[in-house]
Amino acid sequence: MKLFQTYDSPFPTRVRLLLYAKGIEAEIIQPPGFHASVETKDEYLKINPIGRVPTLVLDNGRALPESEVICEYLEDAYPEPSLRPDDPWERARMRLLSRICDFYVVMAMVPLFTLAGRSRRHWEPEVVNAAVGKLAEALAYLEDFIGEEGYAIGRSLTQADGAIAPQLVLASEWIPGLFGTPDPLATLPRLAAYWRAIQTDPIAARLIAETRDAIAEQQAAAKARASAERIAT
Ligand SMILES: N[C@@H](CCC(=O)N[C@@H](CS)C(=O)NCC(=O)O)C(=O)O
Repeated sequence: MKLFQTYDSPFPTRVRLLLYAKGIEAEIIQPPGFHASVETKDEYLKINPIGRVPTLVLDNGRALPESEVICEYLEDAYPEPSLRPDDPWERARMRLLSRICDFYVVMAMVPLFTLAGRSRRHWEPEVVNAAVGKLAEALAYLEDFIGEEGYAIGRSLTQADGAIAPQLVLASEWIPGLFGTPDPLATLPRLAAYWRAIQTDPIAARLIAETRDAIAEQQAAAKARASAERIAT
């Protein structure tokens, strides 16, 4: 089995959570054309015509895109241990938390991802403030539904932890660090308590460390590009 992915994207993180928790061996591959100025995505588009990460490729060559679909496939194909609560209501809450991440939290951060790739003189304060405001709204949705027993749902890891953890690295560490904005968790006590607790789970801690390292690498590369640009002008 192969997982085409990048460590800085929040979407493959939830797939890696299942791989690690279920002990599934998979070759991890960074697709051509991601984080590269010379390669194109043409080769990768043959594997996943949507052109996004992650893609799971089975040993028989079948390719499956879309993180949530991949997670559901892995749960069905490798049921033990389950990362889905048995109770239908809790399972729905797990899916709701993941969906809030996909539809609201990530979308709120997109303008900031765009600005981060540009030089600081293009960081219009109105754009930053509007995005940070939207992000606070989206995180408040998580605050309403997040579990209070150390995990997103109940007392053990579920798929929702894999969806939320990388978003909180971005929202509560990367954005305040880069844009000098306040930590949004300062006004969200349940989410802040969750964030402290989830970092003590070894699998979640591994995912969080991988995300932090990948973001630091990205940021160093962006800095190097910006200083090369300054020297050239
Ligand atoms: N709905 C998709 C979203 C995946 C996605 O948007 N991945 C981004 C990285 S965060 C991507 O591959 N973007 C294309 C690119 O960076 O070229 C999923 O859940 O897998």
